[in-house]
Amino acid sequence: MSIVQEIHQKIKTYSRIIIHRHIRPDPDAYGSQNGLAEIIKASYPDKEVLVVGEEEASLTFLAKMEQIADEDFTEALVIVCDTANQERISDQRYNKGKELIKIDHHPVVDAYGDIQWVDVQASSTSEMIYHFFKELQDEGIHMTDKAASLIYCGIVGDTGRFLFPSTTERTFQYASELVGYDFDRSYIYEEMYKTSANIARLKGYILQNITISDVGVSYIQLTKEILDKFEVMPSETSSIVGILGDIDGIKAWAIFVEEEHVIRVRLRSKGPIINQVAALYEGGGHPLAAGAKIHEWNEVEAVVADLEKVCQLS
Ligand SMILES: [Mn+2]
Repeated sequence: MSIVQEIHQKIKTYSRIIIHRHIRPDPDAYGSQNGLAEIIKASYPDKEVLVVGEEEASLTFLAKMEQIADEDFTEALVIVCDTANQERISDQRYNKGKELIKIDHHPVVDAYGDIQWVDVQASSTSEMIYHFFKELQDEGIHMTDKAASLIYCGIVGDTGRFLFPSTTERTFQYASELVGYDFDRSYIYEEMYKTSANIARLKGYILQNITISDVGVSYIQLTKEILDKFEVMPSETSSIVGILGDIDGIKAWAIFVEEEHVIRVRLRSKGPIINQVAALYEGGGHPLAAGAKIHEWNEVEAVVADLEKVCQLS
């Protein structure tokens, strides 16, 4: 029995299924969580399928979360999508269920769950959810227009609109099948990529202040003072990390963002493996896209020096 079939068997066994995803959600977190929920609901109308986690205002166009009681977890099957480690699971009651399933495409840093389906070749967890449907469509699993739109959105989000190297032939294959369903692609793109004037101005600031080292490292420090000046919240900066990627001569870069009690480090690369650098600073992630944390501005130098090292070697 394949892992997908194993998960299907579990789903069949339970009458209540609760689906989680990671904190600070992105379109893939919402897309995989709610895409899977829609698929299960369409395939098993008698089952109760609940989605939980903090609401993210920019993603409520995709789905609304449910408020559920602690007791609802007893006798429930819990599935966690797109979340590599337990501390990043949104709604920490995930372990109050009867059984736990992890579905994820990040490298394994924390092997949790009674069943773990991890596919690091997948562009996104949403791509895995589509695969789940494909493998089981002859066994009573149905796709809907709503589920297709959610999954498509997740794939688009995690592949940077099919731009990142994680985009494979399979990704395009699935995407081409997904766009055959009835949903409004223009609306999705509009919602996903609209930028506030404040963010646009902050991007302008970053582009005006680029430095590039001899080996191709670039970094920028967004202090509280700078964020306040542009009236941008730290959480809003996730959408700007990619902007240095097009610049000639930059191989790897870091954006340091001052938050309440921590300085978040967003790392990206066009080749050198940078999740090993992230791992040195309380972080992790994909080989070319990772995140970490530092606690003082004077640690920036060390992170940049480590980035220099991996760029030098590549
Ligand atoms: Mn993802």
